[in-house]
Amino acid sequence: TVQAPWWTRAVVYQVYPRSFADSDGDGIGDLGGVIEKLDHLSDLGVDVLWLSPVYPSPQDDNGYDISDYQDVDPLFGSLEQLDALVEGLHARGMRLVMDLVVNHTSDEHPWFQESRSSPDSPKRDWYWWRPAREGMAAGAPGAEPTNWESFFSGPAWELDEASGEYYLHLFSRKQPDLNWENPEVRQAVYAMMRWWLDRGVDGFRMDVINLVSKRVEPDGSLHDGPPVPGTPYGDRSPETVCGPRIHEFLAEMHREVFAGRDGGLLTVGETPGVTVEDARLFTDPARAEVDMVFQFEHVSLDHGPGGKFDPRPLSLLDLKASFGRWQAGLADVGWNSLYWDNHDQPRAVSRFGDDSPEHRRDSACCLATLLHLHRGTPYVYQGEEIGMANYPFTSLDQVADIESVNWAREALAAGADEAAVLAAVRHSSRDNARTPVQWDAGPHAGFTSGTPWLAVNPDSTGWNVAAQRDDERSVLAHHRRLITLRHEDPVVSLGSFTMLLPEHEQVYAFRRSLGDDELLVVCNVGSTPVDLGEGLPEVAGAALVLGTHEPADDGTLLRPWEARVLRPA
Ligand code: ISL
Repeated sequence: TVQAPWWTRAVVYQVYPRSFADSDGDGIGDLGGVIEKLDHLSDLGVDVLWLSPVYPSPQDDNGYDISDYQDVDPLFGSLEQLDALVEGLHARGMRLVMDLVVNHTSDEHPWFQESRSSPDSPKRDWYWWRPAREGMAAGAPGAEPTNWESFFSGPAWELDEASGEYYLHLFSRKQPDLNWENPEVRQAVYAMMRWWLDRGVDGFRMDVINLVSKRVEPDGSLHDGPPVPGTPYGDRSPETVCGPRIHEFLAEMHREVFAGRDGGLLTVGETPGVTVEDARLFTDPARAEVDMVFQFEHVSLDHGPGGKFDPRPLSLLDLKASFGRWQAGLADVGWNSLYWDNHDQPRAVSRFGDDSPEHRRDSACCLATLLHLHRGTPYVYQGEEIGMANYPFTSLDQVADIESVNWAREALAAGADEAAVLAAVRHSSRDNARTPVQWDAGPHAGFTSGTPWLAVNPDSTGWNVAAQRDDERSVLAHHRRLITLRHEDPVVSLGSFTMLLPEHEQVYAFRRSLGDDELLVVCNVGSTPVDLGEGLPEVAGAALVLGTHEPADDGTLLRPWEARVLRPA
């Protein structure tokens, strides 16, 4: 039998460097800060650090707009510090995964500057340049080459006055999409990736990698998407998500970059809109594309018809049905990545848990237990390990994220009520995840000696790393135990998954089995007690392996947000 890959036992920790720790007092986190906090990561026990972008960038989208792939922005430090980070991680038995953002570059990247310089530029075809819609004047309303909306509001096309042509940007207008149809583009990307691996990094988290293949006709034409009601746009998804050449491109990347290197690497594709069927193809080891992908189904279940800024309550039944399908779909082929939080999502304890003082600790621990006991590789986002919560935004001036800012501007321009816009932003903004990490109860939570670029959450006096480090009941200590359990117990990493009580409205329960070994996980996903009664007879007499609460006398009564990992007798 083949040995399971190391990352089946691993836990990844994501650092969003701008908000992690600031070593030089400019109010923006940096590599010096990451290096200073490495012992926090090794105490937590994580195996891999995924570092969000630190490359030179105009910071239109906080570094996801890159102007040089092979350097470090002075805002964050230097290449030498990046080497020191790799060394510091390796010395502690951890690995570094870099963010790879190659669906687009910054408009200030030399490739784009050259491409834009003239329609005859040898790099013109490195990006998506198209004339105005047939019969329309460039710049006229609706003259964009297709009807696609950008992820960050407004059309996905920007007119370049000099040439009279438009370029495609699925994200901000400062993030032009690279044309992966052009083999020179792909080779330039692969060469850059090899350069980083040769430097000692251990893999890549690949930003929106399933958007790199667009549906394009042999004559170069792109298509309008079906109209989206209530908007002037069409749905770009069928034209851009998992396009016709996506698997060809990822297999080629694998051959050109990863083949023949040792097995110590990790690749994870960020793939909005993927189905279980797509994910099986991406992560089937026999196909040699990527190790795992981030899917978005469970973080879309609370989106209403108007999308993420139109939230609706999450149904636990929907959540269980979704995770259950992903667990089953990737049971024999492929691998899941598991996450609640990242730099694009509101904080899990506020969104899926209950961040009121009474239930915050317990619900954060319950959610962590649920996540870490599924089959797949868990990802912990900075601050999640201490139960950081959403920010109580009281004014739109407090948000910085381009997605929220643009959306709010358009909503207000369209006549939306200001209080409603603020409420939507408070609930859904990516800035909820981007407030500085709360290290201690001091000024600015110990994040910076200067003025933080985004305000620290006022709850930092009670919720911080220092307060939890030596408290065995803390969210932090609970994460440590969960990570240790995955390291030590093969049934956690490799056991099969069976959903139990799928129709229960408040209990999330499942079984993991490996050979003769078995674990039973039961979680009360609610702020009221619930009695399992006869629902799961195995619970009576089972031994508590790990739990959110002290063992109680009444075997079947789960306290609010109680989670138990049990080994049946
Ligand atoms: O943030 C989102 C939810 O509203 C997503 O639509 C997000 O834009 C999408 O998942 C892609 O995210 C990644 O690429 C973006 C960048 O802004 C995100 O931070 C990054 O994670 C463009 O590079």
